[in-house]
Amino acid sequence: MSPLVQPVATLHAGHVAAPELLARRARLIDRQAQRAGLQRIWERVRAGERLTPEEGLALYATRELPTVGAMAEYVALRRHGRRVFFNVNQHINYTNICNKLCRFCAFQRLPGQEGAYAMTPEEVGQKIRERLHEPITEVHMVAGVHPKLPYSYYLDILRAVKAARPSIHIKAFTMVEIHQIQKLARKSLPEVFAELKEAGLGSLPGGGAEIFAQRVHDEIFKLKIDGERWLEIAREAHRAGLFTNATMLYGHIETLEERIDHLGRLRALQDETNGFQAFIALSFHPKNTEMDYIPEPTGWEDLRNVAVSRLYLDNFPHVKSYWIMLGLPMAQLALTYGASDLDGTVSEERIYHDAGALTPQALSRAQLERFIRDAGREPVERDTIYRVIEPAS
Ligand code: V47
Repeated sequence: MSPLVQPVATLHAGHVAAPELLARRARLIDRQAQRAGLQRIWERVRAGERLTPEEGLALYATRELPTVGAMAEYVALRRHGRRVFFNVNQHINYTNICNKLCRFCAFQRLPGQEGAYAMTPEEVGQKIRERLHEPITEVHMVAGVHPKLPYSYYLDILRAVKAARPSIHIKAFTMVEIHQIQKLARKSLPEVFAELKEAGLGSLPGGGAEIFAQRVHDEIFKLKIDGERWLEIAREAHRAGLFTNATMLYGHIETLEERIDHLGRLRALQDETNGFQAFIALSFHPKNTEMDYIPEPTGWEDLRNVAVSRLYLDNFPHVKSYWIMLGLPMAQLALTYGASDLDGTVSEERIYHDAGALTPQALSRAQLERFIRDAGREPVERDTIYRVIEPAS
């Protein structure tokens, strides 16, 4: 089937790493892979062949993580050269009221519960206006599934953002919110996407995917849409011409097989639509959640998820190292484990900070650039759909 959406990777054509750099790296990895017993997988990665589930599992199982990282870095260099992307963005979590009771979430509040809030469209517009002096190109807007908001509310908050800052790209609503919005609208997904686009929606973030395995769904987020439905909505979003991202929440009760199954299902949908721009592996933050007895993933595990996803998702343009969630040192290190995007300047993030994240609420463009340069990479500011923003002279 031909791709429904123009692949983003083509936007970067001409920026691949110099062949000498790749050849040098490959020679180093040849020796490393041989010592690590990963030679067969490395040969296939180098030849650009697709990894099987068994090979994916072997990458999760091996103790030779630096070799896995070096192979993933090779893939990122082959795709993007030394360039690492970031954007100047703003987050708005328009409500924390949610009736889905996901056991891993510290952000949700029930209606009437202390700390529960829902912004009006005017308040959403005000959040945008407060930062008009900053060179923001994107608003990332996601929230809980509020049981009482009408369909018109979702259109109104998009319009309020656009009225306050017409040039901004709105990346909003996970597949979970879209499911709720469609229920309220009582219209087909294509109709709903057309109306959301008309009101200002530009693309969709990748949240709410968690782990696609039904077993995990039924145990820790059973009131929310399941994997099949998440994928169906993503497919329709891509068909409507909207790029999306994709995520995987790891480090709770999932098995390694379930992680590979999750990545495999994303890879299959990407083959069909080419609508995913970036993949983000989300490290479980247990603090203030019902699952706080689970220790949070270690740095080793975080780097492994970045690297394995880069190797397994051979058709995804980018793997993001989301600094808010990984912490700055680990996010920086992940740039040498296959990540090619650090996400954005952010500001006022709630979902991870409610669950114990100790990272700052925002970074300046200069700080992000310094982190990227220090890792030996070239910082490139992008817009949401990965068009390069040339620095102002
Ligand atoms: O959907 C919730 C996850 C997601 C916790 O698309 C948790 O560019 C860990 O999807 N510990 C929201 N994870 C964040 C998200 C995202 C972030 C950055 C960039 C993009 C993008 C998307 O966070 C939720 C859920 O999967 N989550 N609670 C927690 N305690």
